[in-house]
Amino acid sequence: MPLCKNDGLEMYKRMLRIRLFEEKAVQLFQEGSMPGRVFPCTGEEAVSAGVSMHLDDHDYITSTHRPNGHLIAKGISLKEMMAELFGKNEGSCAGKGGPMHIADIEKGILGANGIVGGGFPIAVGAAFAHHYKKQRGVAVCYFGDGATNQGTFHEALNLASIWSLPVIFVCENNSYGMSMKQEDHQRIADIVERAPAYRIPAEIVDGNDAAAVFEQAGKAVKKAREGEGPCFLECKTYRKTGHSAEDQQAYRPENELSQWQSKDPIQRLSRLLQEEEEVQSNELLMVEQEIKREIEEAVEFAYESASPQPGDALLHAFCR
Ligand SMILES: Cc1ncc(C[n+]2csc(CCOP(=O)(O)OP(=O)(O)O)c2C)c(N)n1
Repeated sequence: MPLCKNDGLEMYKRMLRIRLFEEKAVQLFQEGSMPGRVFPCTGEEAVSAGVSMHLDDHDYITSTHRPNGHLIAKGISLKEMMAELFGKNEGSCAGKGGPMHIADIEKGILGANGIVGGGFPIAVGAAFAHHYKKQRGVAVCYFGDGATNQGTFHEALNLASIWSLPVIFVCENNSYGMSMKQEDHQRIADIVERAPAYRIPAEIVDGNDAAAVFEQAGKAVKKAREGEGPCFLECKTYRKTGHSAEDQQAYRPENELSQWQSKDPIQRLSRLLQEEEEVQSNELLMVEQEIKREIEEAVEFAYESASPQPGDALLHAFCR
């Protein structure tokens, strides 16, 4: 499914929303206003934006410790998300999930996960539910290159394969697991090599090219919806910031970041929209201003929301 102007603009909005939301969250964290931690996905936004364009609220996603992009692209309210990062009552999990276990079940967001590889069994279970109930929904499982060394990865691919489940495994290969380069933690250059062992169709995608992700994800979601079983996408991308907001990144080789600078996914999509879809630069500027406003409102909402009281610890143990 090639990209049209409206889809391109919608993806641009989602990517910019992710980028600017995270920049604000990092700023609030670094100045000491926001508790918890922030794991930015700066530079990786095209992956979640391109995939989520094919999903609706009935489709599930599972996320990771780096969840902001996945959740914002899937449509979580920025206000509830910001309030959750602040641990406030009005947060999407009443402040009990925080940055690493934030969820929004009504939006099909089954949660971020502090356990690397923790999302695999949840995504397979969710896909099984759709399959068992004969629904057309799919489950998308996002994970990093580091997570593909976990046992849960192999168990999930195996079950999804033998039961032909509607799950799309989306590997965001951002070249690092914390401070460790991918080439230092596994012998393979392409993680897709692992999929044929489970007879799962797999593609390598340029994860910094939103149009390419959109196209490949569209095919994968369509196949899964039509009962053709799981798919695997390895989206090659690059994390432009530290592993977390406090990471000094001493491990990053000189020049590596600058080499990726020209491949920035948001700048790339902006160029494509202007050069091929006749989008005017002031239209993109207006989008940016609108998103900045949304984010300021989200911060205000978070500050104004009340903090949970000690007795609230006994609420929401099983449901919100
Ligand atoms: C089971 C488990 N082992 C180790 C960790 C510590 N840890 C947190 S993030 C991370 C790296 C994960 O790398 P990757 O899956 O590539 O995701 P990325 O951070 O690159 O998005 C590790 C090892 C953890 N949270 N859970």
